[in-house]
Amino acid sequence: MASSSAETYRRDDFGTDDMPFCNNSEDLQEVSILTVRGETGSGFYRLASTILGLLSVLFLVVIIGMSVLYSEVSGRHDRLALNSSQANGELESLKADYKRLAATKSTLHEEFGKVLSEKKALQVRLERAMSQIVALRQEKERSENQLKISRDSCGRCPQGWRLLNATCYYFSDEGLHKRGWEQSRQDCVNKGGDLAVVDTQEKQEFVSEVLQASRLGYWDGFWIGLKDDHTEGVWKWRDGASLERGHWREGEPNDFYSAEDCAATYPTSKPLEAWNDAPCNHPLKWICEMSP
Ligand code: MAN
Ligand code: CA
Repeated sequence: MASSSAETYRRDDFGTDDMPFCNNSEDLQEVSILTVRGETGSGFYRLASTILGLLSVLFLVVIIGMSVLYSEVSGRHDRLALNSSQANGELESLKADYKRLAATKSTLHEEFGKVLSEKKALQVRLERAMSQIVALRQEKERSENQLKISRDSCGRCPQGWRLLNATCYYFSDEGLHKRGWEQSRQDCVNKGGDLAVVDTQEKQEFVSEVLQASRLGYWDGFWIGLKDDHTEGVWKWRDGASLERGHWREGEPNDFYSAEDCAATYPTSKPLEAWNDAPCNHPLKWICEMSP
């Protein structure tokens, strides 16, 4: 019984009379053992129940802790899942944007290529048109010059000759045909004239203007009636008159290789620096003069 186990008894407290069923010392021994066992079992249960209680509390605390932790982790997980799905959505939309941009880029690239080739074609056409304009301008200038020549000579010079003061001048115009100084002079004589004597500044300016307008190269020389073949450095006109003023290019006359005894005038931007001495047999164009 719980009440008897709670109580404590000492062996000496029992008299034989008080214990009618205990007739001998063995019985008493038994009772005493039972009593001792009762005390020990009660402590054990108390300890066990205390431990169990503590364990229950601990277990409860652990469960509560884990529940809190779980709810936190679960909340975090939910948030992460939400973020992840938003990020996925944004990623998808970025991918779609990228695709659209790539398509736009390739379209623009194609269009750029087309525009570029159109630009090239236009450039070619423009260049052609420009060179046609240049050719037409040159043609116009030539026609105007021809008209001017006809007007200036007023019919006093033969066809193709130009008038300056009372003299007609002929600038050889036979394509690439060129001659030495003597053959050139012969052509002038055949035409009723002689090689030009350019013995005034006015005449030199006139000659230079004609050559400039012809757009020939600076190497396209025209023989004039001037030589130093008798005495080197003593220049004389074909009629024997001495040269008073020369219109030499810079560095001329230089009697190059000691072989240059005839004078020619060349197209130049400096009308009064236009002459060069060249070998007399050198093929060049020529200028004749004639009094009408
Ligand atoms: C060529 C010739 C010469 C002239 C020199 C100038 O050699 O026309 O007569 O003096 O060029 O460099
Ligand atoms: Ca020379």
